[in-house]
Amino acid sequence: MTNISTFDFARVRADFPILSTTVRGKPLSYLDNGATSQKPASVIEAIDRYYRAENSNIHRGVHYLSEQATDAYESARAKVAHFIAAPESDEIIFVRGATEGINLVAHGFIETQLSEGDEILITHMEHHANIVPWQIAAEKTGAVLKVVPVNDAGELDLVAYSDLLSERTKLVALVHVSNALGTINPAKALIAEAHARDIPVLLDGCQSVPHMPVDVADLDCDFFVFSGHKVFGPTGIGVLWGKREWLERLPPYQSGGDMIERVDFEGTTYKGIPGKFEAGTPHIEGVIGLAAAIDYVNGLDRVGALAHEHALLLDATEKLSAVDGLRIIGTAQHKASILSFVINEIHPHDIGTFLDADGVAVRAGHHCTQPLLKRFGVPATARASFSFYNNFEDVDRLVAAVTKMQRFFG
Ligand code: C6P
Repeated sequence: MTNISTFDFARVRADFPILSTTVRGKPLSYLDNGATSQKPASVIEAIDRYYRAENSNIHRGVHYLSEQATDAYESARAKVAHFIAAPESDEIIFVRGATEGINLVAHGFIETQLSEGDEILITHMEHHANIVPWQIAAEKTGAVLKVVPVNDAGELDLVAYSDLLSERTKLVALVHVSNALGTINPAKALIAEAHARDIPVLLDGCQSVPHMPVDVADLDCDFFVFSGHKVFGPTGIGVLWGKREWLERLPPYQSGGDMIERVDFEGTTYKGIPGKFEAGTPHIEGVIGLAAAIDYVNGLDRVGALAHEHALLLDATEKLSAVDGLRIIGTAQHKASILSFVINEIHPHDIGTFLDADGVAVRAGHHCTQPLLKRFGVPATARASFSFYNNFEDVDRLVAAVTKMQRFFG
């Protein structure tokens, strides 16, 4: 693993083997980091090493390999806890990703917290993963879904937020950084305001964790979710963190092996947290890869990485703004390095395909935020999302390809 004391993006770039490949005969400019990040060699090697030397099931065996795998799995839990400043590693629940983490909490709220007339407050800029589980929760319990509006810049309407918190609100479910707009929400203040009314808050950190250090204790949220694959780890692994008192209150989400204390046909007792929420053989390889990804990120100068990403965002924003007919969707004052745009009547899928021919990978579509894009009057956008391993050449290649396309379509 590379240990980087001062930020050197040329050097970190070399840690990611895929970035030196070519696509369609062109060098790759990978600008789809919001969808998934690339993986450093250290993560790939950790997974390889696990299968070559440590593979075994966890929590079950008394043999050497099982002990090794169990130690690696449980020390990864402690590493994740430290990474997000969670007070206890038992509060870290390994799940498939942010989507499963939110579903786990929604299931628990359906079972134990919500009843007819209660309210769940979300925002207009949520990913579908933080809308649909709450819609289902509302349908099943008779609760009502309330939505905080966003302004034309893509910032939350903070006055409306205050007004929408009521004595019936049972949960606020809020995105930390918008995947479609890049908006960084003032999470700490929003959480404090909800807490002043005894309302718990779930924070969706899918797009914040890859860009900025997160301290759940300082934020004081009640639940926090993120996906490993967006933070340089493998797919299929993610994290739900919750305050102990909340996790203890919620029932198991899935059931079976490894989550029980004792099973009898007359009745079953469950483990405490985190075991209660981790039924069956977990994604051991994913957890080991995630731990390696966290080691990698911890080795970075994160302040330098963030400053570099911000410089890329500013450069791309300035240069793309000069393209005739291009409209940026999401112009909040505080933004992560995510840049959504549309160009006249050109369909974003055509933009994505055109850029791909020049080796520039962006995402085109609704980004699982259909209500938000409807709010901006567009069905889809093209989205460039930058990571610390991108460089100014990537920005220039993006701008050159967009300019060429704009001329082509007239
Ligand atoms: N956003 C994007 O291209 P999963 O699929 O569970 O790893 O993450 C879901 C999710 C939840 N919240 C936010 C804010 C997200 O950005 C995502 C995933 C990807 O923007 C895929 S749609």
